[in-house]
Amino acid sequence: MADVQPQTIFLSDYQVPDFLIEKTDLIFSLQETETTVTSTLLVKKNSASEKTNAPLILHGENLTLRSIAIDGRELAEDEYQVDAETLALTVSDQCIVTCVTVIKPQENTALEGLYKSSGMYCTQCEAEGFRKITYYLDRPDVMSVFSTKIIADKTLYPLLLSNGNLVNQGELDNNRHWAQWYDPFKKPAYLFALVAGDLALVEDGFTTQSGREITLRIYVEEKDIDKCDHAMQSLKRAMRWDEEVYGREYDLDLFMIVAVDDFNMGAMENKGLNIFNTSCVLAKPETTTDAGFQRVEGVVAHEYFHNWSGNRVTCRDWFQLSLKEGFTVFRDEEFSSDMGSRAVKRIEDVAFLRTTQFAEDAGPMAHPVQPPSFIEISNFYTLTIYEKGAEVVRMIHTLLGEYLFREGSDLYFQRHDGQAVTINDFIDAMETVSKRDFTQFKHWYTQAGTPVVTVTDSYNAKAQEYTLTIKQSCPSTPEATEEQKHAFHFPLCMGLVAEGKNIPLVLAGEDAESFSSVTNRLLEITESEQTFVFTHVPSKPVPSLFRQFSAPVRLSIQRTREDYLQLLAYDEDSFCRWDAGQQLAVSIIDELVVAYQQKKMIEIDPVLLEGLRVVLADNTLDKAMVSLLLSLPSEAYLSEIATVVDVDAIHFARQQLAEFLALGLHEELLAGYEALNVEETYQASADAIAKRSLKNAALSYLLLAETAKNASKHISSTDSPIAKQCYQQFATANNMTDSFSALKSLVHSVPEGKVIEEYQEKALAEFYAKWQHENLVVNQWLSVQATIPHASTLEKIKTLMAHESFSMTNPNKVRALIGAFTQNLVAFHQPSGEGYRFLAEQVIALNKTNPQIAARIIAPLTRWKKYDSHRQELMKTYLLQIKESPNLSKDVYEVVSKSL
Ligand code: B3K
Ligand code: ZN
Repeated sequence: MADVQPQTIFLSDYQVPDFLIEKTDLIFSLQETETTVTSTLLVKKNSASEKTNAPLILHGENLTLRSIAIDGRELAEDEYQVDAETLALTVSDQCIVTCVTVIKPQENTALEGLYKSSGMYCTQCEAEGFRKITYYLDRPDVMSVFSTKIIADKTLYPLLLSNGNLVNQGELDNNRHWAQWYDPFKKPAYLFALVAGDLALVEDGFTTQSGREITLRIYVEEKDIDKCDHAMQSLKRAMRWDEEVYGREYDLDLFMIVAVDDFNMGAMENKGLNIFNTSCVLAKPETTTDAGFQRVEGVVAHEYFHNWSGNRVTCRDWFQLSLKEGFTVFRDEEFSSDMGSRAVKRIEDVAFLRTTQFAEDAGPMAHPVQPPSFIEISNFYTLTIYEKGAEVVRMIHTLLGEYLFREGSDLYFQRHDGQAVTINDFIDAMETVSKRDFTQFKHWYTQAGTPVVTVTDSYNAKAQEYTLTIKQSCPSTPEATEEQKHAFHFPLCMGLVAEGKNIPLVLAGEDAESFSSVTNRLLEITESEQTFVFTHVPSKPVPSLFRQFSAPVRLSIQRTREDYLQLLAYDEDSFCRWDAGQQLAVSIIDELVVAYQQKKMIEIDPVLLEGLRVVLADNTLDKAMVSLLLSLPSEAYLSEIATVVDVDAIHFARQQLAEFLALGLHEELLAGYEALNVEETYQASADAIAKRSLKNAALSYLLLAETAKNASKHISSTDSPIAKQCYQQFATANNMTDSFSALKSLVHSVPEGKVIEEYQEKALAEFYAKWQHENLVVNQWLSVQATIPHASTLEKIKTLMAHESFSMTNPNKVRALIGAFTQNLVAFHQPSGEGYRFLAEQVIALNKTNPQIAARIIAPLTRWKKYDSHRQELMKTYLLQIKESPNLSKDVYEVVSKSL
């Protein structure tokens, strides 16, 4: 907690460490009332530091210091200085510092450092958690060889784990035992891990490309032992993929994953001992949805890939966070694309980026991929660092091509193995192999905000010439105004669709013959305005732009609904095809929003309906693609692109269009549902996932159609055959995807103002009764209720907070109930401000127990500028209330003060 005024840390102040720690020996004695940590550090003056006589300043927070010694001599109290964050002492150029500290993991609710979760000890040290374990140079450019001894009660903690290899173990008096671990790879303290508990184990093996045998272990609670197979298979696929695609082999003989229930984020890539939130490792068809399966595969791969992009080559300082995170997200996205459907994966990733990261980049916490400053680094594990960071790496990949990108990554790993480096070092490797200059490209790392690319075109029928003019700008963000920003360098992948064909792309001056089969081109944009002239264009084309979303920008272009239809029907690029459908829906919803605001009833343009009818009739299309095309833009996306979010109008307009489609496509949807509703053994393959996705999209529309019809006739859902069918699917499905989709459709289909009826209540109660012992499933149950789009949902949430299944100290539960509620447009933004008041109360409560989670859930309040003046005032009032509450953590202080 910040009893000292929170300080801003600047990248420009970076200085090399004055000391390095060559060896770190740790002894943990775990007792029920306290844990004693003895650290023995081989400290050496850093030859790269120019300072002479610098004191050794170790980081440390919330530690009780028992003793400190240099070269075996215990220091008197006047020989060192301790404050709330540091321990300073005078040392020679090489010495051994031994320090004994006491901590209380059982009282650690912030889940940072060493803490207890469900009776087991575990750690989370990234970014600055190690300093809550012992005094240390807790910065990533101090890399050390760790050796760790753990001593604990044999009965309560039969399993004692740390990084590297187990080198020795033994028994002690008083029912205690010990294990000694040694990690030969130098690492920063943030990659340290320790686990002590009573866990069951699943073991498997992997033979590396050079023939080494690796033991793979996943540790979970005994009751979850049947939910590890998918994670294990995903891990083996990730290990093979990293060898094949990046030439990266695993280095230790043992790779372990441990699942814990209380975890602030998804997982952590500690060397050789990854610690996972149970939600990102456990999966089986009966309890886990397809989205859950995909998440497990992606996160297991992500953490594994960090072994090279993050651990072997790490970050010099936390301003370089995206060096490891952006690159690793890019790697895991590509892995998932190779394992499943590339087209679907890209669309899902872009939809997520455009909805969430674009909102962050337009809000008060907007920051460059390489932030210039921070108060609390935990606040910078953001969508910008991760997702936009990945898009930036993707652009390098697009500009260089597969082959050179691999050369560049090989060079990067070869040059920097065992080092702590910068984003610049990564770019430098890419520049070396490609002999290109990326100076301008680096603006992606230093300028925040989403660039706007405005495209205009003209067609000269006589000359058969088509001209595209591309202009770019970037809105002001906290670090720079629009005028101060430099033009970005980015790839614009594109095509031209004319008369139902993707036509050859010949630029003026080029030989038409050589390009006769080129229908997809990469244009490099570097200027604030650039023009491209295409020749041999037989008729006015519709441009297909940013294929595969080749740059993270907002496209501004005048298009008719006919243009969108052309792209929806004929674009050879899957992303642009999907996006045409989305933008067509946006244009219809916009019209309905205006009509709602003017209190007018208008006829809905049937153009999207007809387009989707064609899509549904096309049996050659991938079912996942059809399902994606059927999904209307989310309320969150519609809010993000709105200048002022009109909560009620957006909700109403989107719902109106959904009902219109549901009624208009009823026959096709029913046929589709019936064809797909056949009992099959569950498989997590792309094809099987696609079928379930389309089937459940159809079911949800069918229910919507019936609810819409019945609402006008005052018929209850009990009389509805589709509600019955939906309930049937919920109750009898052999997998969670089908069961939960049906539950969600049922529960969310109740119109506002109507009480939840028999089927819904029954389904919710049965679901809880059946799954109450499966934490992760119960979290889904909480979320489905928190997202019912009614203002009255707030009361339901308050009731659920007192339910036996809820706990404020478990981050997954907080996210499932409170986090989900903040995404519920009509409930969270209800005009009374009660949704905001509720969130503020929860933030103030969590600030005391878990500042990281508290700071994260504030985000929706910080976007107050997007709403009408009435809501703006209310949102600001509650932000202020948080800001003025006592003992504000650095985490919450930074978010609140930057957004007011
Ligand atoms: N590197 C961790 C995130 C740590 C977050 C610390 N607040 C997980 C990951 O990105 O792989
Ligand atoms: Zn990561």
